[in-house]
Amino acid sequence: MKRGLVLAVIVVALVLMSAGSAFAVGGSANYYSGSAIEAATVYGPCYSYLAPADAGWGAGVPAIPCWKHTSWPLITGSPAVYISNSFYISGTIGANQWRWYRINIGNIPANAVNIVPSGYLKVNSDNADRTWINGRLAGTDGEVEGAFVDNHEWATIQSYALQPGDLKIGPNYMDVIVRNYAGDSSATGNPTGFIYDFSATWTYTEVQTDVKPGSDPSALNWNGAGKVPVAILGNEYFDVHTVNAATVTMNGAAVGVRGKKDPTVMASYSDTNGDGYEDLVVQIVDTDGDVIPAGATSVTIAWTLLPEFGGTAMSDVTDIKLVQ
Ligand SMILES: [Ca+2]
Ligand SMILES: [Ca+2]
Ligand SMILES: [Ca+2]
Ligand SMILES: [Ca+2]
Repeated sequence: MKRGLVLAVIVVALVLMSAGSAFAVGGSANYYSGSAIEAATVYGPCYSYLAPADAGWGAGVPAIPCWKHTSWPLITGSPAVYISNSFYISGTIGANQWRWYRINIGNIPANAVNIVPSGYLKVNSDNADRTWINGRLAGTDGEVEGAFVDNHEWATIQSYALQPGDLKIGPNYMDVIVRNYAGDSSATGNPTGFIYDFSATWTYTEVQTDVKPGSDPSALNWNGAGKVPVAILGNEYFDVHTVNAATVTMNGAAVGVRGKKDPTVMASYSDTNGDGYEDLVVQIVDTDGDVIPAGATSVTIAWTLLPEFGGTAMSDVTDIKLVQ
């Protein structure tokens, strides 16, 4: 496997029954401590246990390679090295110390559904660590809180497998709290360090959108204010009835409403591309006529899911063809 920062978007599988069907795509990433592009930010030290993202952590710094005790194990097959906020342990040496490592493993596109990850996050530290994968508690090694028994947790590398649901639209974070047990007060007598290797691949299905569904390419005679139909296309993994139709926008312009007393959103459901999956069609209103700039070749369609489906903010960029 190629090491270092790898974020490749690949077409994994594509079986089209008709134009406009969903694409199955994916990506991969390998991040490890001490690489030229360090994905980890470190916060602390602080002197009581804090959860990840607690305001008490203050500002973080990019993690850097640190002094390594000869007994600390490396991760087999990985070039990862031990990291910390400083080369030698900083702060009050000899006290219980906590650090928070946040590993930013990148974004999943805002039109992704059925995200299926596979891979692992391997971690070890001196002395104890607790690991979350995008907010899911993956596991703990040693006494991260309370009284401790120093039984050489620094010798054991934990491997946490990614599970369905671990990767999400938007930024994806791995969080690790590392505690250095109180003890010797010399820098090399009670050192701390953290090592990780994140290696994953994933697939997802893209939700497609279509301006002026049925006209291909989406030719628009856009000479000022008016309405334009926009379709959000359903697929095997995406039921358009989960969309809050009132939230759909095109380049920020909102869906029209009809009726004054009991206004209803101008939205309807039909299979606009004949793929067997129902699509949501809304009428976007452009009262100023400036929603699509002259020369534009694409627009951004955005929406949020209904609260009972997580309220997720999603969006898709789709091609258009302006005609005068
Ligand atoms: Ca222990
Ligand atoms: Ca360990
Ligand atoms: Ca230690
Ligand atoms: Ca359809």
